[in-house]
Amino acid sequence: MHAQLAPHLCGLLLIAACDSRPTRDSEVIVSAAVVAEPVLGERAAMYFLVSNPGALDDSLIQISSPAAERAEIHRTLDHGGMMTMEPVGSLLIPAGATVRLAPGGHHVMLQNLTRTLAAGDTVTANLRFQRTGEVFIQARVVAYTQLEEATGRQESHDPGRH
Ligand SMILES: [Cu+2]
Repeated sequence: MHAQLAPHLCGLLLIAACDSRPTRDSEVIVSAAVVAEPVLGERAAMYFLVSNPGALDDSLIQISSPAAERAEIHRTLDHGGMMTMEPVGSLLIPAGATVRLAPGGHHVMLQNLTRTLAAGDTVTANLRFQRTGEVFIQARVVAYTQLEEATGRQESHDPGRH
């Protein structure tokens, strides 16, 4: 019977392995945050992992950062090889799931940067989730050439691509 006490315990253990910070079951965990070093200087993309070990869905609904006048959640669209992106109002973080923001998919767009960002800098941001509330994060700025490695280095729990 004991084995059935916590059906989501495996998920929690996996997440604990990724991120050593203590957490409450009802809160999402953000890890591996990076910002791509901007090429043109006006905006930059931010990526991270969001894990939701709880039994209830959560949603990322708002972002702010002192490094940008505003921040939006974007999704990437592929029109037969032509990539565009558009803002979305929120990003669902389903119960028990880990959502990866990564190049070619969802990302946070830091619009109208307030300062120059170069590889090695740190960007802070406040993420607001519907259930969890505010989560403060620090993201490392990485060179574009190191982005794939930086956003895919989490010894992936989802080896397949989606
Ligand atoms: Cu974008």
